[in-house]
Amino acid sequence: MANLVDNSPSLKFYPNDPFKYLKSMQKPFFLLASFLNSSLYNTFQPVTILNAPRKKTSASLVCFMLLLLLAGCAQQQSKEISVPVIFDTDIGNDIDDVLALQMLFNYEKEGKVNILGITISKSNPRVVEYIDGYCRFNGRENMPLGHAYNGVNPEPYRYVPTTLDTLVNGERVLFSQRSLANDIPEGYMLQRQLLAAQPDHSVVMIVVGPQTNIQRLLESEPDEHSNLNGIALVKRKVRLLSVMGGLYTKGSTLLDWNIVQDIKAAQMLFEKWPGGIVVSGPEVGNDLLYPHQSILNDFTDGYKHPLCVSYKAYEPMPYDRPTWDLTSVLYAIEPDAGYFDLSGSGTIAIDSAGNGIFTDNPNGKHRYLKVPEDKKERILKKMVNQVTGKQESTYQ
Ligand SMILES: [Ca+2]
Repeated sequence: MANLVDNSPSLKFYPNDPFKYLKSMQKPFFLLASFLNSSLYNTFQPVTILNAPRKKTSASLVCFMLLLLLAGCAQQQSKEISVPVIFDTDIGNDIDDVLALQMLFNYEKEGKVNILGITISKSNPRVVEYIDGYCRFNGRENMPLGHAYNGVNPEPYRYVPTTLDTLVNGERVLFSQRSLANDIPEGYMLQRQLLAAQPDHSVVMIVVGPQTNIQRLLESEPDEHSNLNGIALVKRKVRLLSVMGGLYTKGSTLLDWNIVQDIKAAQMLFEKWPGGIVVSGPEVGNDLLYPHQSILNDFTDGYKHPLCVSYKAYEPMPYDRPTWDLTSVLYAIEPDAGYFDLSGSGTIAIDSAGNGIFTDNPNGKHRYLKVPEDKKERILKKMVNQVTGKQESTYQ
């Protein structure tokens, strides 16, 4: 969280108006600035009697400089809490990706996150249209998008085409304006471009689908964006990788869907990624079900909200869905908030069948999330509130 970013959302609204800009900063800074302004003016007031115009101007100048200084401090603080994120998703395969993306948008609206771009690991062209429309719905008209060409899961599946084709009172619920015909780059190429433009060791990457784009990133060569190869670029720019995938329950014979879709990509991820990885296995989300009551009651105009339309199209209602991808987002953005317990350090390897094998290693860079019984309620409440953008969901 201590790393800086250059494009805080709060800065974009008030580029030429320092007063509005200052008001948008933290309230204590604004109150302190007001106090200093008042005190300095009073201090200079006796002199003003003798030479009113000139001294008043001097006091104002000092105040203005202090305001700029305070604004700079506030800007610094704002930058410190805005996490630059690249979200890699297979939206279209399961509905939890949409819930996770809505969490990120709500974090961004709070100023805690700056979504640099979204890369797509589901290789179906309509998913690009869906995500473009979903970003526009959340006020991000020009979100950088990347696509895994010739990747896995090319079938459209259920809710993406249904939501794109849904009309309410004659109007679409998603207003897509981009498709693969609009020069959408390869996912890994967009990741390279976005990473290269960020400060060192600042970016949080969240991967909640098959790791196709990540494999291609790690294999990438220097290009016009960076003279570093993929591994070196990741090592320099990425602070944390949060992955939904693998299964770390002792004795389980099940396989994780995200891993087995592209086993070679998963193997390369855990073998070659040069930094820290925190993994959420499916057992984490399995224990935390998103309540259908939230979908039915928490959203204004839910009948045409694209999240609700998609959720209802994915399975017959009512149903509660595991929060797999949401857990990876929550940990990535708030790793120090104590929502989850973490395993010790170790090394994860993926075998040829897709099993995730965790080996304890004090020098290892991999850890996985654990959810003790007494933390479940707090985690689920937080995730629901973050999806809905409300302090208290109606289901609670
Ligand atoms: Ca997913």
